[in-house]
Amino acid sequence: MRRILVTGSLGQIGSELVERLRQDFGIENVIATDIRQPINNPVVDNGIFELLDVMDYQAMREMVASYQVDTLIHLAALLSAVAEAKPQVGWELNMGGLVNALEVAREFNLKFFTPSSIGAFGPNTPKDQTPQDTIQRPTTMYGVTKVAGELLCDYYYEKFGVDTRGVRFPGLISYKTLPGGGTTDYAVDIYYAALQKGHYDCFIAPGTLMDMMYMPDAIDAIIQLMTVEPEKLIHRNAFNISAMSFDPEMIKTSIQKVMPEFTMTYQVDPVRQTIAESWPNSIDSSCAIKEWGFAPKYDLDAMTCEMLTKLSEKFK
Ligand code: AKB
Repeated sequence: MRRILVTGSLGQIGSELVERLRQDFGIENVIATDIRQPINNPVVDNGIFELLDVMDYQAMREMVASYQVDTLIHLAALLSAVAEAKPQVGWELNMGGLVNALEVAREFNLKFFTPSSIGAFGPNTPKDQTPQDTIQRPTTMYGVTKVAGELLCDYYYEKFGVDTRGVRFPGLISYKTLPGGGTTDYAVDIYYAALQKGHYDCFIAPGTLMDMMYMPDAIDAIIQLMTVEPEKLIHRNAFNISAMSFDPEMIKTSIQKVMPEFTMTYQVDPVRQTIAESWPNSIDSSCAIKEWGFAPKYDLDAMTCEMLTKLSEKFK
């Protein structure tokens, strides 16, 4: 990886990934792009930033050519709850953007990363310790685009030799940028609510287990996977990775260890609850561990401590 273009760089993953890539690979070697250009945003202000709509294929290829990019990290996509509310837009953006990005990667021989998700699994996937290679029949538009995306990335590798790599991200928890419309977002909202109101009204029901990961581990995973020698990879699109699995009661208990006064009630959102119930309880990351050394550092309590500390500094 020498010169990296990131799409969707203002999102939850992008805003932290761009900062880390600028540190590791040099400010002049990271081209952050997004469809909007907000003011007072570190991604826009602290390095190269360009407006790019991933549906505009010509604009994407011209940008890759003019910056002599060698790696494309394609993050622009709708998350599960939003894609379920607008399924046609979800298909168009998630698939249309990916096809454009893969075509550009093929033409310019780029290394390529795009995230898949635990959403690529469905209700008839084995629920516990979900294997790397298993049944994938998701029942959400988001999941349909993630499975199709995994297959398409493998196709571009097999057919055209594009060096495509990906992971199935679980819910990602971070304090810097809010996620935009996912099912696992409750696990971020809960920390904000704990500090701002001392109380959270949870939209996911007790007992609903889902895989999760703290953002620094997710960023490390992307960089590790993208820098490992290709000979080590048996799988490519996309690796199961998870750092923890919990339900709302478990994260509540973790917060109460730091803030005993914190309380939680439930107001379950039927749409997001149905999506959550169609996903695994816990996935098996052993292929990622074996093939490229995936090793998350944060468990639930370590993440809770850091989230509460960093957010309280932010709210001062
Ligand atoms: C979502 O909830 O949609 C995402 C995901 C697990 O892919 N966080």
